[in-house]
Amino acid sequence: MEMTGAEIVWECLLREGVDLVFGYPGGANLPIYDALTKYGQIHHVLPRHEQGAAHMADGYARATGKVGVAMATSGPGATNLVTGLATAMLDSSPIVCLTGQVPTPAIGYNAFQEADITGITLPITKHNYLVTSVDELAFSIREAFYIARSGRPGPVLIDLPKDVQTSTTEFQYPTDPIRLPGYRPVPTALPEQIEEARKLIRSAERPVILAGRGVLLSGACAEVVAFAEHIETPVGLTLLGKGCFPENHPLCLGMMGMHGTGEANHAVQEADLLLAFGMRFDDRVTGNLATYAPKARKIHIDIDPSEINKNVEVDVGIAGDLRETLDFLLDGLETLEHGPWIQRIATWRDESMERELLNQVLDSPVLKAAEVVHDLWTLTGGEAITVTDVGQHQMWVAQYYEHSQRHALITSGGMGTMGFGLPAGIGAAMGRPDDEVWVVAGDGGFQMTMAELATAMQEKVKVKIALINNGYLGMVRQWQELFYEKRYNATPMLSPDFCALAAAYGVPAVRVEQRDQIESAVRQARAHDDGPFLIEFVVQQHDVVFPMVPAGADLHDMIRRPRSEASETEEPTP
Ligand SMILES: Cc1ncc(C[n+]2csc(CCOP(=O)(O)OP(=O)(O)O)c2C)c(N)n1
Repeated sequence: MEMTGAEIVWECLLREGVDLVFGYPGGANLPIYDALTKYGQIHHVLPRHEQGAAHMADGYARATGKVGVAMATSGPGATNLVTGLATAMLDSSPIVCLTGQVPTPAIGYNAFQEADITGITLPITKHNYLVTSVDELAFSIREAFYIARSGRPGPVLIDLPKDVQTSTTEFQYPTDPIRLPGYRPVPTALPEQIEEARKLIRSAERPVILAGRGVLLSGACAEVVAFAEHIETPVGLTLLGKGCFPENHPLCLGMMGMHGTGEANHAVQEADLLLAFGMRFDDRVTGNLATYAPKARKIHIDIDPSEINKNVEVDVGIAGDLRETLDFLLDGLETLEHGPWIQRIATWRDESMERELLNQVLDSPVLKAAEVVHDLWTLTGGEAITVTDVGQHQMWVAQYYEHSQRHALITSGGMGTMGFGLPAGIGAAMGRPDDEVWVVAGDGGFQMTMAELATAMQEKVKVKIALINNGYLGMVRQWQELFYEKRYNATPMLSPDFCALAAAYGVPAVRVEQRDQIESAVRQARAHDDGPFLIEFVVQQHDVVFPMVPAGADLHDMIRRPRSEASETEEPTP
């Protein structure tokens, strides 16, 4: 059937199973918006900024495992997607962004609202396309979805000049298998690598599994639990790996790295074997590479061969799908026991418990953010999807909300994008309308994208917002406190009255200033079934996330919480 490029866009989206699109119109994509009239099956959401559209698509993708779709016009619309694309790229999130572009004859002449968006986004997309003929359009869209979701997922951008949108062609959705020379999304482990890995596992006395987002993406959570139990090996989690291994499991070490647990970081540094599963040895996980896990042989399994030997040189590097590779590895591997090693780790865990804030008697009446997150965890039964912004509150969510379900923590790990939380939470809640979704944001990051409250209201999205207001750009203030002699330049923040602000958007809101008010506020938010709800938690201003490995320091060189927070005189101890 003869169709315009604009109609073909929607036809292709339907064929890819898309029923929700986050986008913003403008001159260069108006034909696409005009054609939307015929496609009532697709729900279009108008964010208040294109960055919001990209994060919504990303949050939707992370919560559902499907590809999220965002749209923008050319020039400033397209460049507003950039932060969202980079965020999705670093966290391997599958999104497809469709941008309008000036007509093909005008490209390269600084036409009105022209930006070379394929050039700009080349390093922050898994792939991108500038479609110059309507005849290529359907193929490009189909390939884009395939690339976004296959192998290691990631964002793909398709730039659509206006004349391509208005030209016509005979539309037929391509059905041939996709063959892309040089693109082998799922490599397979070689038998000799598997055997080599088994040998190292058998000879290890102090093994540790490092589990990352790849475990979640390959659907290998049950396999990792079975594997860890089979070889009695403790499991440390990356921030993005949270949810892949039950945190109440006796073998779970909790999070590793800069704000990881003492026991996880000590175990890595003392291990004689690391088994890295679907993680990429990010610098926030390793600390100083020169002293990282100095006693350990290393096995690395990742679907992306370019990650192997990139940051950390390994003894056995296996490029392959984790679930499949673990099946191979387990086959023929006898059960193993590491009692003395588990005992040693228990002593580090005991030390952490002694320093644990929640085990201390605090004489301060001021609410602590960690208490808020802990209470949110208990009051929601640990069942909510938590979507965070970036900063101290993000780390407290990672530490105090135990995530034991797949896709239960949605956070910008690699890019650390402030402003991610609210729009990503809207996307997640729209993708999982029957689940409880909480956005936890700081007063700084929230103000970067808070205009999306209007989107949440317009769409009646049942997202609950825990705004942790400490009056500062808290994480930066923490660095200033610890490493810049308390010179708090550019971190104190004057904020609006958040409850009044929410009210201006029509969003119900309450303020909490004491711990005994948390429960009733959270109950109110949970009972609200008709759109967003905001709780502003006014918390201690000068608070610090412990433990902390200073940037670039050795992983075992953690700044620990003083044994008693109540004694204000005790300084943090290295
Ligand atoms: C877009 C962006 N700009 C700057 C930063 C640097 N940064 C990291 S954390 C942080 C402070 C965040 O403050 P807030 O949102 O209030 O959260 P808190 O740390 O207080 O929990 C800043 C400025 C960033 N991560 N992202």
